[in-house]
Amino acid sequence: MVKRVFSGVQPSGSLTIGNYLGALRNFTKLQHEAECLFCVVDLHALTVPQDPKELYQRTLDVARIFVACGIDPKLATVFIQSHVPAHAEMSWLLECSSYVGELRRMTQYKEKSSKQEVVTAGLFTYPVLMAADILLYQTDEVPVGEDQKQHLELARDIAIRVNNRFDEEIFKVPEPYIPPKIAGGRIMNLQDPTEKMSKSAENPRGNIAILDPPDAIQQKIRSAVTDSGREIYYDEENKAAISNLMVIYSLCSDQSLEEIQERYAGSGYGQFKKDLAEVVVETLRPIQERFEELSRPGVIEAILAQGRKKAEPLALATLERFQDRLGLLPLLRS
Ligand code: AQP
Repeated sequence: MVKRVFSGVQPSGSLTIGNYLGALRNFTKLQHEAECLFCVVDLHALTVPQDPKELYQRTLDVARIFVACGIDPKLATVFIQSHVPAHAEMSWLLECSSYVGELRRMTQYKEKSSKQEVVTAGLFTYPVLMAADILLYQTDEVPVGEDQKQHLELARDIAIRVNNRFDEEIFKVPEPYIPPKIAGGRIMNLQDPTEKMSKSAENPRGNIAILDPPDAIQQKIRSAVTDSGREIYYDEENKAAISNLMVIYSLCSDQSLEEIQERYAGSGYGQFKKDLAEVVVETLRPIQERFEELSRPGVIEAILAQGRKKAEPLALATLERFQDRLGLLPLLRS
């Protein structure tokens, strides 16, 4: 049996190299060994205020970035969450099997709600929608960055709870696939290495966006904060800033942290940053070129229509089974 993989990305900002190294790069590897569904989770983005025109454009752009990064629509299913209404419907059903206490414990909710003037109910229940996304597809494995670990544990808890209640496997219990920090699981902000790089961050100077032009990348890396001392070596605790830059360098150049350390022994931060900028520009260049090609009218729309057609029957099969077990009357589809 080929395993099934599901993951989603919110169109809540311009995707960063953190999203690429922590998630998208792994998507492209997994598509060769598993049945993959990759989703632009636009409903999640609505949990905080969005400008409708920007959301529309970003949703298309995230789908283009998926494909530009190497997701092949012939191998993997690429689609938009709101195009499969079963996600919202399943979310409601699962909310009725989730507890306020467990949602209150979500650290991302605490962080994000503290930054909002008003906190929507959607931001609070967002992890249940994420559980619905995953469980609808009887997912075996979910490739995500480290920040999503707690949400995945919740999805597992909900699946186990429902299965136990009905004494039957209604939902496959998904496994996380989280790369360790040195493999990109948690890329940090260039201006504050104690904070995760986030696409919706207020100050874009701490982010490298996948679509940033070369001069912006060079500028951001030049002004990235560094640690005291001039030595370049990996030490997450005492040299958090340089360690983060080394991880980006290592993943973009396929060189180990040891090789990088040896190469820059005694040379100081200047040359290291200059070379890092070059390595990042060259990693993103082919992605940016493919993104341009995918921006021709109709190209991504056709991929998304095909993706929806493949995803929807899978989602409906799970939804209808769960509705039936809950005692809801079947919908007679004509
Ligand atoms: N800094 C990061 N390092 C490694 N992986 C990361 N991911 C996000 N940031 C990093 C992973 O990217 C995927 C997309 O995540 P999402 O769209 O669901 O939102 P998120 O996890 O909340 O990511 P952001 O970039 O921080 O978005 P905003 O700013 O909107 O909250 C996930 O697999 C995530 O783990």
